[in-house]
Parts: sequence; structure tokens; C-alpha cells
Amino acid sequence: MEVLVTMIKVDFFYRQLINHGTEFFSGVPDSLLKSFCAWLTCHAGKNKHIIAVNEGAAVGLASGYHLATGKIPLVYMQNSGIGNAVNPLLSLADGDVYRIPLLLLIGWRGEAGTRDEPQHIKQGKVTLDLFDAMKIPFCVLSDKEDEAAVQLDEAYRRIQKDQSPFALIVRKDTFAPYVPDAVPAPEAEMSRESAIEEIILSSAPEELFISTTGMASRELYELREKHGQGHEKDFLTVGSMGHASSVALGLALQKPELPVTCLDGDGAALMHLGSLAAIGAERPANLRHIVLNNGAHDSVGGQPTIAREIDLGGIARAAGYTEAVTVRTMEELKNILKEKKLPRPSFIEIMVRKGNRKDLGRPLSSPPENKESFMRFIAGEKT
Ligand SMILES: Cc1ncc(C[n+]2csc(CCOP(=O)(O)OP(=O)(O)O)c2C)c(N)n1
Repeated sequence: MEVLVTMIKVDFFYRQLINHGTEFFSGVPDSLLKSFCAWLTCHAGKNKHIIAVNEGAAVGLASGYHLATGKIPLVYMQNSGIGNAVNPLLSLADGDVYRIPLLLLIGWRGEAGTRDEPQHIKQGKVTLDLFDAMKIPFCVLSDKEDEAAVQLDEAYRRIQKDQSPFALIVRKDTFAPYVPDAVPAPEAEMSRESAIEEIILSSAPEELFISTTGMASRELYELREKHGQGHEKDFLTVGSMGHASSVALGLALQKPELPVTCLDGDGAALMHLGSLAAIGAERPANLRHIVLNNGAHDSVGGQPTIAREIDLGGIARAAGYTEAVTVRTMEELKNILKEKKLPRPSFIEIMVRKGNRKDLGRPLSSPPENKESFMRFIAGEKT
């Protein structure tokens, strides 16, 4: 029997939004919203689509847009980002405060009954409960265009009536694929994986690694396998985007005798850029912060970040890191890594290109197993 697969086309959905008067969009990309994000990047126009550094900032940007225009903006995010948005949703946009009308579009990773990564399971289970608790009305977006159109009518009716947010929750495969014309990607000589390989192969045997969410942690895991090394020196921060550097700082301060490297992404570093200031102020002499800058949210579809337009090294230097360098070629990277005297806390920005190996796997150990072997290694016990 033929199974009929229904999906919403993003141009249809976008037209519905425009017809309801929504023409400003801000958010942090999500793999489930990949086609919608790609459509916005190509069609929303200048100053009408801002990829925000974090989900709370997206609510702020949308609120500012509303103050300027009186119109209803849309804020999109993965459900992992709800936590970042809770404060401005409840203390700025909420009906009990400034009453900012907003349409929220939430990618529902980890929905019960779907297979997903460990970091999405709990978030998926509590997603609807979180909106209930925030008393933000919501519905799960239908994958049928006629039903979705009715849901949108109702959502806008509620937003207009309450002058406050309404959320559309988006299941996996709700939006049909949309592949935009090739968007020029920032050029770079190195891949992220080859940079990570060079870093781990040139590091001291006792160097501890705190790696960021997404592909970087998966590549680090597979590279350890490839080189027959164990995983006990690596803490893979599989969720908690933007907090790997804080985990590294917390660890480095308590274990000054151990060298610690944070392997960060540019999107993740931007998400909680204030953490650079915390590292600069604490100045742990054992911490090295490496940002793999591909100018993109590569792990969720390659949407652009602003990291290639700003001077991350300059920010780190101004924050108080002892040394900050940017490297563009493998030769430069090798030189820097061999330069034992690069005093810590050091900041190394590595320009890498977008993309990953097609057969890249996922860690086989669970987060608790990862944590336990990491802690045993630090405690000096045999793993
Ligand atoms: C708070 C939060 N928002 C959004 C996401 C979805 N997400 C997972 S990985 C990722 C992109 C990370 O980009 P970057 O740090 O630049 O690393 P890259 O994927 O490019 O290697 C995003 C947006 C998330 N996991 N958590």
C-alpha cells in the first residue's frame, strides 16, 4: 500500500505569514526548520531576517521591530533554545508585561516516539509542558497545508486578541525540503575535522578537551577511534550550546595542574560571548580556547553566522586572554600548536570551511559513560 507523505511547502507557509502581515523574522537555526530558514535567507530581504546570536536575543530583536512598526514578527528556534528565550518571553513580551504580539516557530526535537540524540530526549518530553507552564498558547503545526492555514488564522486571531506570543510547534518532516541556489560559503583551506585532528595529535598526552555541541564533538570522537586513542580525556558537551567554554573554565580553575582545551564553534561562541569575558577576567593559566570558525551553523544546515564579520581574537584579547591568534592554513596551525610558549589563557581562532564527512558517525557511549570515564581519568584512576 502506498503511504501518502504530506508536507508543507515553505513558499506556501511564507506566503501565509506575509498575508497575515508578518514580514520580520529572527531566530537561531534548527535542522527541523532548515528549509524555512533557507527560504528566509533567500527571500526575506535586507533587515527583515536577522539570524540572532541566541534565542533570547531573537525575542529582543523581534520586540524592537514591533515597537518600530506595530507589526507581528516571527521568532524561530529549536526547542533546545526555549531556555534562552524564557526570560524575554515572560518578562518582556508577556501579556502581563509589555504585551508584544509574537508568532513563535519551535522545532520539536526529541518528540516522544521519534529517535533522537540523548541531549534532545528530555527537552522533547517537556516541550509542550513548558509552553503550558509559561501560559503561552500553542498548537502542533499540521503537515497539511489547508489545516496549517486554518491554524495560522487561529494563531493570529489569538495574538491580536491577547497582544502576546503564540507558538507553533513543528514536528520532524513538517516542511518539505527546499534547496536554495548555492549561497557562497566562506572559503577556507582546512576542514574542521582536519584541524581537530592536528590539534589532538600535537597536544600533550594529559591535555583535557571540552568540545562543543554538533559535528565537532562527533568528529573528535571518531578521530580518537581512528588513532586508537581512548575517549577518557574528552568531555563532549553534546547539548548546552555555547556553554562548553564555561564548562572548561569551571574545570580549569579547579585543576590548575592539568592543561584544558575548549574546542568551540563560532555559532556557539557567539551564543554566549560573555563567557569570553569571564575567562579573560579569571585568567586560568592552563586554559586554551580554540574556536573553529566556519562562519556557519554547520551542524543544523549551514546557515550563516556573523563570526566572519567580527574580530573574535580582538574581543578575546580585550577581554584579558593572554594571547589571541587567527590561523588560516594548516602550516600556520602547525606552527602555532608547536609554539609551546603561547601563554594561556590563549585564544586560537581557526578558519575552517563548512561541511563534514558524509559517513560521520555518532558517539557510541552514553553521556553518563562519557562523564564517568572523564572523571576517572582526572581523578587519576585507571579507565
Ligand atoms: C540553545 C540551542 N540553540 C540551538 C541549537 C541547535 N544547534 C545545534 S548545533 C548548532 C550550530 C552550531 O554552530 P557552530 O557552533 O558554529 O558549530 P558548527 O556546527 O558550525 O560546527 C545549532 C544552532 C542548540 N543545540 N541549542
